[in-house]
Amino acid sequence: MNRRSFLKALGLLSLLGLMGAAAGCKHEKQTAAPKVWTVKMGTPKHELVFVPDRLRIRPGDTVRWVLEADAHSATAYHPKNHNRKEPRIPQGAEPWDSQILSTIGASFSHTFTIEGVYHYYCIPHEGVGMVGAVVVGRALDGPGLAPPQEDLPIATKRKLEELIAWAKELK
Ligand SMILES: [Cu+2]
Repeated sequence: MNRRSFLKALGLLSLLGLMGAAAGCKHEKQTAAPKVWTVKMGTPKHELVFVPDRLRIRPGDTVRWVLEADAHSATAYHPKNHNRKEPRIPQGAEPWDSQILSTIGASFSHTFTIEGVYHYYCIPHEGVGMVGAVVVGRALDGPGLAPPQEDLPIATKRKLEELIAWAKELK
């Protein structure tokens, strides 16, 4: 092999290497393992909040709510739950309800498959704004981007407005 064909071969080899690396990246992106995200319910200081109160995840990911203190629930806004009038989760998405958890460390998990904006609340503390959001993939138009229902308590409406504004930023 003369010098020129050696360099040619070398060039071809590095090109193949680059293509392989690019294909590898793509492959990795497509098969990224689903994640499990943790949201704490309440705090050791007895604050009535979800921590974090907003999460952006990918379709196929799971959210696990864990009780930190007191007694709380993570309940999707959906007519199937406690006769809520209006859903605040995407059409066709499965609602969830942890019921009220009262044992520290108890948890409830839900896997999200449908893209869009989801809102949920804590049954005993919704009225003081204990509300959270999950955006799955893109913040698509749907019930989760609609203005808060008029008959909700003022603290609940304020919190939902904040979460809606956050979700809109992700569009
Ligand atoms: Cu609560």
